[in-house]
Parts: sequence; structure tokens; C-alpha cells
Amino acid sequence: MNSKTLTEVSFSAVKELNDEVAATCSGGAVSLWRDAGFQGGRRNFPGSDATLVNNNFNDVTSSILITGNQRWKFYKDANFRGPSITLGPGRYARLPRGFNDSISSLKRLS
Ligand SMILES: [Ca+2]
Ligand SMILES: [Ca+2]
Repeated sequence: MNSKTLTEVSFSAVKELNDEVAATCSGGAVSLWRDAGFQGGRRNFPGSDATLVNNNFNDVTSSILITGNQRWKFYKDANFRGPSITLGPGRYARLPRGFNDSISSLKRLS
């Protein structure tokens, strides 16, 4: 564990955000939006979630923000099944081809 490196990476991922989003995500988290370009309503996830059906966010995600040097894996099916993509810290205004409006579970990797 190199705390200096982690701090530097966290800062670079957060510095472009507006104050509201930065404050919400300063501890590291993943945020999902219903629409592309961080629009349409956001939901934050501090940890893995086996099914987005329970919180009314199934098959709607169109943009993703990851902060805090975390890596997440997103699955098209519930219970961490189906095709998946792994994303590190960053702003994803659009999802890779085939993953828009299809994510049903997410797992925190680091
Ligand atoms: Ca959507
Ligand atoms: Ca799905």
C-alpha cells in the first residue's frame, strides 16, 4: 500500500468535478446516472450490489463516475453474471457499446 500514490490518484480524479459532486464522492465511490453526460438522476454506491432491481435502477445506467482510486466491474445481469466491463477511476459520460441501459449488478474490485 502506497498512500502517497493513492492520494495523488484520488486528487487527479476528483479535481475536475464540481463542488457538489466532489463532496459527495470524496471518500471514494461509484455513481451511476440514468442518462448519458451525467444527467437524469444519480445513485451512489459505496459497495457491491448484486441486483439493481431492488433500488429501481435496473437497465437504465448510461454514464458512470468512479472516484477514490477504486475499480469496479459492471455486469449486464444480476448476481454478477453475464457480460461485464471493468472500469477504474474516471468519468464515463457514455458506456461502451452494448452496455448502455443494461447494467444489473456491480462489484467493487479495489
Ligand atoms: Ca439510460
Ligand atoms: Ca441487465
